[in-house]
Amino acid sequence: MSACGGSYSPETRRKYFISGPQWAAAYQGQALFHAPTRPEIGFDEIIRKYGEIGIGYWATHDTDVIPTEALGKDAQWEIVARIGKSLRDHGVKCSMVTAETFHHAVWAAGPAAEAPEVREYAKFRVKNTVDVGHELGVGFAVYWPGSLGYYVQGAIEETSTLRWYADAINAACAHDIETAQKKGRPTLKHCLEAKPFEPQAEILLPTSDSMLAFIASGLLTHPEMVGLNPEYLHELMWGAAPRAVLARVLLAGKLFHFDINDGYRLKHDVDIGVGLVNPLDWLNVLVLLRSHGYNGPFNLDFKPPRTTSQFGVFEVSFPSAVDRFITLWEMAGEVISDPIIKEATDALRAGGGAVDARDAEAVTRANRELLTLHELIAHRLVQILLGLHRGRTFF
Ligand code: XLS
Ligand code: MG
Ligand code: MG
Repeated sequence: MSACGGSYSPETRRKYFISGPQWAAAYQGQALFHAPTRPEIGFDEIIRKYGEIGIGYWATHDTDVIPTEALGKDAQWEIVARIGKSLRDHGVKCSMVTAETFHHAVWAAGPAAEAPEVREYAKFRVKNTVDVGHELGVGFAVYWPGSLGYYVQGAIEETSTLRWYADAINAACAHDIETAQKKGRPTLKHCLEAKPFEPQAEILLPTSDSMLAFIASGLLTHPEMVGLNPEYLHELMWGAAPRAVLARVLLAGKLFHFDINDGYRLKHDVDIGVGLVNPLDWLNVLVLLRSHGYNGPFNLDFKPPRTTSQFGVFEVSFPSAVDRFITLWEMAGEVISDPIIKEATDALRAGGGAVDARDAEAVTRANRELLTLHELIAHRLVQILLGLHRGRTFF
């Protein structure tokens, strides 16, 4: 890593609102066809390592750290107290908590199953997560519904299932309002996270756009408390342009939280480290977010590869992901202030000149030469990405 160069200091890294999830560092390399390649690791060590690297925030699912049978009980609060101590000891803050509603057998039919007792249990889980979140001082709660969908067609009724899912989100918001008031804290930002496929065959809220529609559907009692946590790869997975998705979420005022990673179009959720696959697209995503003043968390929701050792997780995987993000963020600032891109953009916006707006031929003629600037801008972006604008050439 030191031979690679380009590392930022932990102090510099800490200036960014970057969070490291418990589950990302604890991931052991397992999958449907894969046995684990790394040993187990607990929250204290992960929080300590994040603190050393300079990842200032930590995020977790409830059951990443609390056994299912302890949820809501005294044993939970003992664990939460230990987490609080670990965060204080290592100078890390908890930014976000999320309820796991996909892994345990109780979610076999999803968090909004037909059986009322499953749905009551889902409400208990999201309310309990709100409690844990307030105790740990978070600002955000995330909900990836995961198993909200089906394997076989016609077995579930979609409209009822979505209403029932809204009931759980409504329960979380109502409980949050009450708890925040009691604790004298602000309410949390409740963020829905979409994924187009996996772990169900068909997903009822597969994209960020469908979630925007769900928030605006009238089913939520507090739509103003609910926004999105888009994940970069989850949008790529259905073939979308992540930057266009983020633009739509920004326009709706709902970009609360952002899961950052990388991967491939129309493939499964490979959760590769940010910028390793699509650095140019990532640069452009960050240009959009910087120019719109996004100031929420950047959550490192990636999975260190199976080939990376546990030593490598903290020596290579996390620091290199953070540093690629910071470099791309700084480059995005350079793009925004680049005189060539600015001049080209201004020229495009000024248009081709005063012509008769009812004359298609005249409008086309006036713009024909001007539109070459699109390709010039694209060339300039690649120059900035590769450092070529600084005079670097290959022979
Ligand atoms: C899974 C999701 C998950 C959420 C939190 O694909 O990305 O990790 O971010 O439950
Ligand atoms: Mg995610
Ligand atoms: Mg993912």
